[in-house]
Amino acid sequence: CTLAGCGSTSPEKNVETEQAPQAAQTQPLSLVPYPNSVEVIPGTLTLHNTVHVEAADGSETAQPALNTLLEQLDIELSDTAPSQIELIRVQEPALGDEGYRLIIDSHVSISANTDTGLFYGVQTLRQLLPAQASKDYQLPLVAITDTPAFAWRGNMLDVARSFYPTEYLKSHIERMARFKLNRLHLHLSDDQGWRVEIKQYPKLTEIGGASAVEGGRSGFYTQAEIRELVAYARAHHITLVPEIDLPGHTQAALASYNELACDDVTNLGPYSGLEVGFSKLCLTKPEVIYPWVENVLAEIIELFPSEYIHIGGDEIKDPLYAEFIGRATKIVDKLGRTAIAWEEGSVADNDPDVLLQLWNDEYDIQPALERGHQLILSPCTYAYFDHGNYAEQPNTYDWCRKEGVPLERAYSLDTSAFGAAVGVESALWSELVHTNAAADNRLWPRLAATAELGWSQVDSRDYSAFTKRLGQLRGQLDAMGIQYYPEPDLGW
Ligand code: TNX
Repeated sequence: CTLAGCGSTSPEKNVETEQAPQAAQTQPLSLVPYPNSVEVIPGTLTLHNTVHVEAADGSETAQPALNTLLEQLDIELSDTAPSQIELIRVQEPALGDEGYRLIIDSHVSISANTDTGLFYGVQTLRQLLPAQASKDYQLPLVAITDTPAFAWRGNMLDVARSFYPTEYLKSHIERMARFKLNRLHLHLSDDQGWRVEIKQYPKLTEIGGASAVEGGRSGFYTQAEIRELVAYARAHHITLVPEIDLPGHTQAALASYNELACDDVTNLGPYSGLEVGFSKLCLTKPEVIYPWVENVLAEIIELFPSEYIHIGGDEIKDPLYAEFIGRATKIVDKLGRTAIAWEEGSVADNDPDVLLQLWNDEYDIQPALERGHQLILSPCTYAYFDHGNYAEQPNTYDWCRKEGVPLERAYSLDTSAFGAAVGVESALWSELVHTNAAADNRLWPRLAATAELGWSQVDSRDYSAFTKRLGQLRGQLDAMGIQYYPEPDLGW
């Protein structure tokens, strides 16, 4: 079945298929990401304004998500109302950890092995319903069975160059979840700022937290705020993946603790420019830098339950670079987690379970693949959303692709072309993105393309079908308050 039309897949049990098969709708449902298997049967189910929900044990987050959905649409919950929606826990290996089945016939039933699966079934139901409350609701009759193509469906937000307040991160998490994205990578440190409280090194935020790129916002997250964000993300089935960028991109840390730099006399204060690649921890002072790295990462690991911890590793040249990366990934391992490094880190002697994040489409990653590494795909000509929605969009970079990264380009990443990938992640660097509105404009609607690349099967991609479906979801983005770029390909 292709995204253009999935009207004639094999019938699912539980669905009444009395209608002639040729009557099946070919119009794709307005769903992004598009599910694996969709059967649409002519007819509708009317959802009443008062419903009863039956939820299985273990619907810890799916049921609250469903309740929020109903609240948004002014649908009341009542124990005495007809039982129109049910969440069911099943044991069906084919649905995996994140998959679900959504059947709409005489009522709505969502079944899954896990709370995550139920939660995603609720997200699909959300997209099938209108954005705004109305008198009553007509749902299409469908049988959807859906599992993701990739485990890693991510977005990176650079909160270091310019800070993003926790309220923004919370909305970002909600919006990502709506599109079944499940990894939010926070780039927490860079030359222009240090954004996470580290109890053992308070100057990192006192000094490093007070700077930002010129025109950008400074600030930092306290440990209490991080804990709250982690819980909020978890309720939306999103893992927050922290990055402490090492050993380069560290001016904010060097300005806070001068002894980490080789030149600790003239090694300078806070930085607010746009250069990259000029700062580094002093790799010839191992007795100073490694205890610091370990202590910082130990606090990060305390805060973030993510199995993977990103240690950066981009854009510096130093004879001791490979040794540093090898030691840093082993520190993460010793602390009980697994490291991620940007692709350059592949020159080090890393355990093969270290994930590499590919950003340069042309980087020779083959040797690392041969050693068994897996990739997070963020090739900049497709996935760098600090590049324009169109060529020469103001306040965007174009160093990686002079035509920018229009939606069609973002959607056209061939996720099967790079070898072993755990998934995809688009990146929003923030040197030139200083407000929530600007971030929304760079992220949306392109992040919906990331979502479909991550969730839908590789052979089912179809840009024209995608634009039709996403075009119809504009109201949902509006209802979430997203200040998206009005992409002409979507008819917006
Ligand atoms: C490259 S590619 C960077 C960032 C910049 C970005 C701007 C990579 C891992 N690092 O430091 O913010 O370009 O587009």
